[in-house]
Amino acid sequence: MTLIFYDYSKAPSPRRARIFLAEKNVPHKTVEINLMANEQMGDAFRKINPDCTVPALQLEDGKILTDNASIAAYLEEIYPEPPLLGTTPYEKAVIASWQSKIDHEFGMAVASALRNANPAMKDRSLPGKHNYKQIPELSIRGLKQIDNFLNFLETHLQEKEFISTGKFTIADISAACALDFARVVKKKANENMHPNIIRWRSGLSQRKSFNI
Ligand SMILES: N[C@@H](CCC(=O)N[C@@H](CS)C(=O)NCC(=O)O)C(=O)O
Repeated sequence: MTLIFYDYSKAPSPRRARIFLAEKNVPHKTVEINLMANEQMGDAFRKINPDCTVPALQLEDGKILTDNASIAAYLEEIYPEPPLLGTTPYEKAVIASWQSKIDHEFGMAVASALRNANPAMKDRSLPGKHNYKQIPELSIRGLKQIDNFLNFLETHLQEKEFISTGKFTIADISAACALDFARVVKKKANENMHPNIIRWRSGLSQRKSFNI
């Protein structure tokens, strides 16, 4: 049995796992779950992930991983090359720290800015099986957090090709996916204020994994 990757090609979270799979050249089959058509809420997908979110990865033995963190940890063990989570204890710690920072201060800020303001996401202010009312102030806060994170990242990336450890890692994948998705709330890096972010992001565009 082959790996089955549950994806939605327009969403940022499964894109992170998709790039991770591509970087490691992992053979797999893809099943598209159309979030716009609410397929994640249907009975068939609930059997795959009762939390009703993508990504999910079904392993050869039928076990299922239901988030980016577990998918990355598993694939790194089974397909260690190229290493994307670090090789030394210190590298692994630094990359884990970046992942947490990017998730909490950037990825969640973009999601919060979008989900708490978009009329099409009424009562869907968080992903997953539960409905939560929108809180417009959280959208405003998310937009400010995005600005602050972009300013921080711009300074951090001076004279650096990659975010962490001097090599391409999962931190670059996570930050680039959040940055690209930020366009939905009209935020992007600009040449005057963020030349280092633009240079870093252009470098990533050369990778095949970013163009699938
Ligand atoms: N913790 C999850 C979060 C996944 C997540 O938020 N996925 C979104 C797509 S970007 C989703 O499935 N949304 C479904 C919904 O909004 O109902 C991970 O990073 O793996």
